[in-house]
Amino acid sequence: GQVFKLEDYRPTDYLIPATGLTFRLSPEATRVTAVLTVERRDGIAASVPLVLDGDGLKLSRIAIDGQTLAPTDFFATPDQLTITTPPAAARFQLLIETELAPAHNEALMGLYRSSNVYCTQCEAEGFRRITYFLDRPDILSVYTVRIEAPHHEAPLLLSNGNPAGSGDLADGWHYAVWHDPFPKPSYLFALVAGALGKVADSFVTLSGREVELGIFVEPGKERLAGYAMDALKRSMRWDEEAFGREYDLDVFNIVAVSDFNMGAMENKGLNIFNDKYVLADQETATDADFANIEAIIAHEYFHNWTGNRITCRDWFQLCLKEGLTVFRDHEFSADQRSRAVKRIAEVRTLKAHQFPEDQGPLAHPVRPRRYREINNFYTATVYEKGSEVVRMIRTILGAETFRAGMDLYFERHDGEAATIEDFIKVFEDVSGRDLSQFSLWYHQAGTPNLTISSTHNAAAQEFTLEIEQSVPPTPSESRKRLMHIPLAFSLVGTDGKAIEYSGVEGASVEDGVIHIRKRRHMVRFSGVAERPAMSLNRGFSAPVTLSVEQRADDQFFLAGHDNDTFSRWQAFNTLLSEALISAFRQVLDGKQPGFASRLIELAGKIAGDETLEPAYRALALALPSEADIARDIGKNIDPDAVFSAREALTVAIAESDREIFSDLYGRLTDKDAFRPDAASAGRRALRNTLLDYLSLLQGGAALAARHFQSATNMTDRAAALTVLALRHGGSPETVKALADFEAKYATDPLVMDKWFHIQASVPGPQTIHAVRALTGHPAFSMANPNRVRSLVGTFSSANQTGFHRADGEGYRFFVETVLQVEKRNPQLAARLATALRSWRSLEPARQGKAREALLSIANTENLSADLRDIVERTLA
Ligand code: HT7
Ligand code: ZN
Repeated sequence: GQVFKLEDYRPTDYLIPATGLTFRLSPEATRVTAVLTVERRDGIAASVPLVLDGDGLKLSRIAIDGQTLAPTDFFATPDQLTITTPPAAARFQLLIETELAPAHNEALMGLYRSSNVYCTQCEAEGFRRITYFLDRPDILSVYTVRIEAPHHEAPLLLSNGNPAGSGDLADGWHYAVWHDPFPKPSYLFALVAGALGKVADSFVTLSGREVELGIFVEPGKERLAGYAMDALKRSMRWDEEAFGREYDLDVFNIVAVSDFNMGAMENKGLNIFNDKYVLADQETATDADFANIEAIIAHEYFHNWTGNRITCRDWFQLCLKEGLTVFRDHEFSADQRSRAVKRIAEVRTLKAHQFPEDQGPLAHPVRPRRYREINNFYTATVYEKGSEVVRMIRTILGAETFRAGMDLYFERHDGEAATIEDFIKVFEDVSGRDLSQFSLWYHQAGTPNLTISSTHNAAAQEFTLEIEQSVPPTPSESRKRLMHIPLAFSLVGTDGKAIEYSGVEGASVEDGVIHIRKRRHMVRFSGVAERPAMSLNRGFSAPVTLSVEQRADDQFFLAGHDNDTFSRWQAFNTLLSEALISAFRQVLDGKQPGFASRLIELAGKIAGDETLEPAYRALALALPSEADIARDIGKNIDPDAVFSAREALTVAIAESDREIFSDLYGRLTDKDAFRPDAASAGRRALRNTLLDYLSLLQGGAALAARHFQSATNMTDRAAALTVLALRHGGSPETVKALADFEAKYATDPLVMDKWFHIQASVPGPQTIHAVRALTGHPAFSMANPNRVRSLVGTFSSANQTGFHRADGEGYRFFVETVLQVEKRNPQLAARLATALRSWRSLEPARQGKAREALLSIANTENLSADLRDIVERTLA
């Protein structure tokens, strides 16, 4: 396949300042008439052909300025249209008519049908599946869209921008016209048509403009959109307050569809969502679902400025909109919820998804320089690490200067397709700083490591940190340059507070941040009488790994006393990880793992510490996952031994802390009416975490069954079912709970996804059989991404012992299903295939079997570009 390179960027010879589209909708034969105003750029000769992108298109008519083209004037294939001899005039109108079959579009890119609703997905390169176009983000065009459809099939006709007319046509058809005054790239085009229910509201912007808000859902599900609407209004207000950004159209619509490749899409004025991230009530959605809805509604809304008003010059700049918008949605959620808890959750996600990507064969810079298939670059690195890089800019500049930089960014680049260089430049300009070394965070892949040791000289009252940075090699980048790493720190005294020091040398230290720029720094603090404990990378100021020589006493002290909640969690988590790694080694040596009693006691103390938020306590008590442990170990992973190590620690904590846990479990029973707010969710999270521990003790299955039966919301019900399935598989309580759940929710696909997910998560070699059987369940479908992700995705990406079964049976199932999904939806198949990205860290026997599986996919004929790209990079 073709490799696209950043350095090959060249502006187009032609522009398309205005685009008119008419859709005559029909499932089997939709007619699309595009009227493009084409402009030749100054200095380009009239003899230069106009080459437009297509993807599987069928051309039925082509004309320029009203004149049908002669066959010699153009050359059309399904994937390209070349106007060989364009008119001499610098501006002309090109009419293109194509015919589509949305009913047969299972790739869910371009125009497709989801439960009888027409909808589109154009990012990244889906618009070219609708009509021939300069389908790239630096071509900004003003769109006017007319949609025609039979009234009874599609009473609702939506597109981007503001409504600009509607009316009836012959034979029961009708039409609507939409005009979007803001020039936009084709990837932000959207159309929705069908019979949908509407939830209406309005919002008055800071400057007093009234915006009509609509959320459209499957008829009958309107009452499930209330939380999303509330989240939308909070997002709109927050962007005004935090970034001075107002909404700019008269209407803002969101449509929820059931078949969607990702979470949601920020089309201008018409966001399209996976219904999983819109629909919620206490009966069907968990607290995690509510939090996701809030975050994704906000994310897509925030794109209106970071992505839409200022878009990307090319797809190499994807992080310009994604990393920045993730940073904005993280800050929004932190303001709406608990900042420390939110940060802990973010760091857990970053470590679980981005670190393994950065440390494996699919590693790439936040701004890649090469790609074969752009769909495969919607990654944790671009999104999550991209957000961390923006956070570091704020850390380095301070909140005020950062905001000034953002203001300048909006002022300078509004209406443009910008680059990462443009973004960095605004911060250099407002701060007067040189960010060239810092910008390596965008250009260099890999997770940097800091090795840190300390010495205290009591006589000289000096405390010295010796810090060394290294960036491991990643694919096609063997030599790395030194990074600028902002390391937030505190020297913590015996009272848990920061120790004051009188001077510092060896690195620049500002506002509690050491700026590491060289390979080695000796950072010497003077005036330090007592030896402090080191609290490092506070707030996770830089996405790095640390190898710190720190006394266990200090780590315990920080885990119990650090005055910063995040750092306290970090210290406790480090202790847990270290204990689990040594337990893993003990298991491999055939020993029963042992754990320090003070660690087990600390878990109990944290659980019962009423000065700490319940949500924090829940997060602290959730042990590092099997995948976390495997990543920390790094190589030669035997997932069964990892499982045993983790299980042993869970049991040890449950047994020793049973009294505290069971007393607290009883006291946390919620008697109030359900509320989805963060504090209520935190109490449920803690109680459900305690249930997980208590279920391991005598009577555990019965306790979980009672929890299940008495649950008054999905959070508690799903938590209890998880505990039953994962801890008491096959027990009568579990069999009954699974059956009850299935009977109750058989007709609610989003809830059935939880049922699939839970069963696919059951550890152990038998789960493969259940998963195979569930692919034949009436509620399952290989055509629906949510179903596939909850069953197959969960099994292959989140079930370490089940998927990595020693005999390779998990991998055989993986090959079959990936190839099956690929026939319909290559993008979804490629995502599933990333489940084997860390195959090289497995022990040799499993490694061999995983490699065979990958090779058997790679050797399949006619593989899609999406899947081939992932598999070949994974094997390289
Ligand atoms: N910007 C959106 C990305 C997206 C997407 C990309 C490829 C194929 C399908 C897709 N659906 C949505 C989502 C976002 O980051 O906001
Ligand atoms: Zn986004």
